[in-house]
Amino acid sequence: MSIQIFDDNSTVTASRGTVVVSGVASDAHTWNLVFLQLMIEELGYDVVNLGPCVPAELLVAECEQHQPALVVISSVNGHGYQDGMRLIDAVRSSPELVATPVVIGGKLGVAGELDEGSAARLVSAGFDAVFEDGAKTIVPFYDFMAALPSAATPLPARTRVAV
Ligand code: B12
Repeated sequence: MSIQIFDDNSTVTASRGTVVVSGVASDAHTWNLVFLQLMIEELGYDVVNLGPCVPAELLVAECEQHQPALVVISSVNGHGYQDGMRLIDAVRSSPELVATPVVIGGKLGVAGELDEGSAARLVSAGFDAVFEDGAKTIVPFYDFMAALPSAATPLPARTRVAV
């Protein structure tokens, strides 16, 4: 059974590009990644979701292949700071990925929110932004997405139908 959401019966839409969503090496949680995929797809991107427990080498290889408009790293097990530091070093070591936007978010420390110094160190290490968990995380993330060059690509107007 299918549910019609748009009135043009089309399942193919223009895309703003590809976003890679990934967990970090130590993290087995998956619903955070599913949530991010659905949210980013709604903003008009194709999403390559690499799933949980992704080694840095695999992330780098996938990003080199897909040349994404954005890489979104998510971690909620409390070790995101350490994993993120290792991962961004590997990503920025690839000549093809030096300028690719990469963000990290979730529950990044074991003692609640990271202190400002730790978040700043993630940015100094190469992340473009850090989105710590909390009610205020998603709006700044939307603002970041809206400021990406790829967000300027217009999508065809579609009329939603009642379901
Ligand atoms: C389900 C669950 C598990 C399941 C995961 C199953 C699966 N297939 O995913 C299992 C049982 C495997 C598990 C294991 C563990 N878990 Co667990 N788990 C949870 C639980 C109950 C729900 C997580 C969930 O699915 N949430 C739903 C998703 C949609 O929401 P979310 O994960 O919170 O993500 C949101 C935000 O963080 C944010 N976000 C996340 N990433 C990003 C990235 C960006 C860029 C942005 C903008 C936003 C963003 O957006 C999401 C939607 O709002 C949470 C507690 C809780 N109530 O949150 C603990 C929790 C995440 N687990 C925790 C822990 C400690 C563990 C274990 C270490 C336990 C253990 N001792 O073995 C292991 C870790 C295993 C590992 N190697 O990673 C802790 C982490 C604490 C911390 N960060 O300091 C939590 C918070 C429980 C707690 N309060 O202590 N867990």
